[in-house]
Amino acid sequence: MSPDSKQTGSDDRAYITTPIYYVNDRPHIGHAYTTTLCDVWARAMRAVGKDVFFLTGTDEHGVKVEKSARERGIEPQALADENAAEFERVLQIFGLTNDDFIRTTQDRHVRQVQNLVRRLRDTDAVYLGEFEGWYDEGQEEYVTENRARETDYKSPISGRPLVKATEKNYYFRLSAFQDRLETMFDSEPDFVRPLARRNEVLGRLREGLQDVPITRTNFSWGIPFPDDESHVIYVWIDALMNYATALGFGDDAPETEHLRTYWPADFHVIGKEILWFHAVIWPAILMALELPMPRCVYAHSFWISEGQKMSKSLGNFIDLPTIEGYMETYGLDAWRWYMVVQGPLGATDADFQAAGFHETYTTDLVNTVGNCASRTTAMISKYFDGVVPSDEGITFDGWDFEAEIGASVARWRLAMDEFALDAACESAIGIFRTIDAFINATEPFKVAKDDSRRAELASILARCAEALRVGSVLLAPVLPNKMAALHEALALDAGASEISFDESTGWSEILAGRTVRKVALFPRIDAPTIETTS
Ligand code: ME8
Repeated sequence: MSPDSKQTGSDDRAYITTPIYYVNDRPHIGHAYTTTLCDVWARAMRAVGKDVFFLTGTDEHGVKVEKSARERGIEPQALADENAAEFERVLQIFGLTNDDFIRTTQDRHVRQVQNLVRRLRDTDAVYLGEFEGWYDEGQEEYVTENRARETDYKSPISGRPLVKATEKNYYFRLSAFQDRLETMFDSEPDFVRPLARRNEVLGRLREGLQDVPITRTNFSWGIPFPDDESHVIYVWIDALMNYATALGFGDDAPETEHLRTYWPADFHVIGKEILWFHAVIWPAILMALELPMPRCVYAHSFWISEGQKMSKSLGNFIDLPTIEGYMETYGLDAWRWYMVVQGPLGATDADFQAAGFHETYTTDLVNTVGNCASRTTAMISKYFDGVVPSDEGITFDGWDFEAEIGASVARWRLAMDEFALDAACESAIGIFRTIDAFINATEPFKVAKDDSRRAELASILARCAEALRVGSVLLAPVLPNKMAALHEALALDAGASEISFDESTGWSEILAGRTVRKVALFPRIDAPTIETTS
């Protein structure tokens, strides 16, 4: 596979990853959000016919896990097992379609990280050195003298004082990759998205890179450095490598050869706070390992809650029980919809509001998607005994309905390819708005009163049903359960997903003669009732 093939989007394989989540935290909206975005994209790419590998998992080493476990009087592995199980449960609850779940304490990962680090040391990309610098304990990273001065020797994240630290450690020769990284940022303007995030990273990159320590000696809960076990591999290097070890790059074993064909990732989807590691350190490691670069590191922004940063003390955390409350009231698909269309996909944070959730549900799902589906199926039931009529080819002034639907499909396809999931949803729901407008303009309920206009009535409803079918294909990645229900109501075979994307979204007469059922997809719900539980 050529390293460039992903850039053109021509490859028939796709690889998408979430961050691997720390097991010292309970799952919350942030984790559910990133994983849901990846799930929507993975489903969409499968629908367009790609062979997708969707990876998520848990980050289980490091001093924080060691400390939390000690506080509870249990072994770090026991804590990791408990919380990793909780993260896996989330995947079940949300019906997420990841192809693998990697845990950094698994043998396959540990062994391969050691091999990869050995490879880096053998090529002198990793060396033993001594270092003195300003250390941000909360972030577990060193900051340059310049940056430390700028922030008055305090952490820009936690505000706590930076500490002067000296260590004998193994270092990754990050500075050696300065030019290659800058060249790559120039030649691949979409390598980091959104654009505002790219500019931030590029600005910091141009300040100059320092080598980074990749081992620690002050804790033991980590992967031992190969052939020098007094050091453990720093949790970040261990964690980043998951994207490669899941596909078997650390031992190139024949049984994982097929997995390596998914490389490189189309999207490493992450939150903005971990961008530096993904946009600079990770590519440099890949350069050192001579592995092709990912197509894009996509760093979304943050959910805040009712106008404030989420925190335990404010009790406004959107945690798992709260999310489950929303899912019980509005359904899983409604949750996914809100995540994707109102979430912080771009460069600004998004505010989670119960009222906003309710409004989005009512406007988009009840009044648009649901209403359109029930209107169309109800009229077919009433005027044609539920049997979808054939399109009689009548033209309606000012309407090129089929072309409008086709244009929405094309926009959806382009947006999905670029991970513009919100724009893709907008294109998909646009089909439902078009159907509504078409019904309002052609007034089938009036046409039905005149027996001499049956051909006109048939043409209107055949087209609406067909557009409904196409729209349901485009919405399925984000609303998989409700669109499955709609497919069933439209008497489409379960095997419909087997046909190609072009066939399933092309204009057809596939529904003509089928008996459809009246369908109510999204019940109207009175008022927001869900409280945050934490
Ligand atoms: O950082 N809004 O793990 P983590 C949106 N283990 N997304 C959020 C969020 C919020 N308020 N809070 C968290 C780690 N996230 C490392 C990653 S990867 C090699 C190692 C999401 O458990 C977002 O994706 O702290 C963020 O990057 C991730 O959770 C951090 O998860």
